[in-house]
Amino acid sequence: MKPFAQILTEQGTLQPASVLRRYLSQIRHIFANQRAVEAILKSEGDRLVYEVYVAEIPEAEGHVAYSTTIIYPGQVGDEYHMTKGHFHVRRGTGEVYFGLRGRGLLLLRREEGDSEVVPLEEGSVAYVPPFWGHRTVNIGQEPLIFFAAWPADAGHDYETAERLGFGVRVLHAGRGYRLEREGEEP
Ligand code: M6P
Ligand code: ZN
Repeated sequence: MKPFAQILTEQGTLQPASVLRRYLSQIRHIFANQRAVEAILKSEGDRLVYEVYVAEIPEAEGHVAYSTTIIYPGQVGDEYHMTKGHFHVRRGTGEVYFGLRGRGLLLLRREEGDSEVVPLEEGSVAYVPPFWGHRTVNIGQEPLIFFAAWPADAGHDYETAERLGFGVRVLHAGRGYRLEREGEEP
């Protein structure tokens, strides 16, 4: 593979890249309020929740994979739009996020049970240490756009993230947001 340069557009897209689009119908189970999911699917048809532009880097040791993610603003019930979230298959690998636009939160969670929430917004850098599962939430009114880089052979483990959750859910409240500990839904 030869060195190259890429374009990162104002809209947050990488060119060239492969695009992954996640629609509500595909990720419906990540949201707490299944009745709200049904209502949206019925009234809107479907909804693009987020898209990922992944640079075409070999998934091999030594390479650094990277992407940009655009999470569109919106809620499912009171819960803000968010990514599926994942652990790395190779647990001992970390990741770096750089906020390009918008306002978001990064939810982090270890298999041992502890969880953390850190801000991710324009100009901020967030570090995901090895062993921490991660999910991103858009708490703003405009798209949340961020750049991410990780060891290319880390792999995505969605199953563990789905089984354990992230410890908290991020809900709209008044003019801001509130964190609800998982398992405490009214
Ligand atoms: C970031 C990176 C990617 C990830 C994407 C969407 O761009 O962490 O590896 O795929 O966010 O997150 P998820 O895969 O959890 O849907
Ligand atoms: Zn990751």
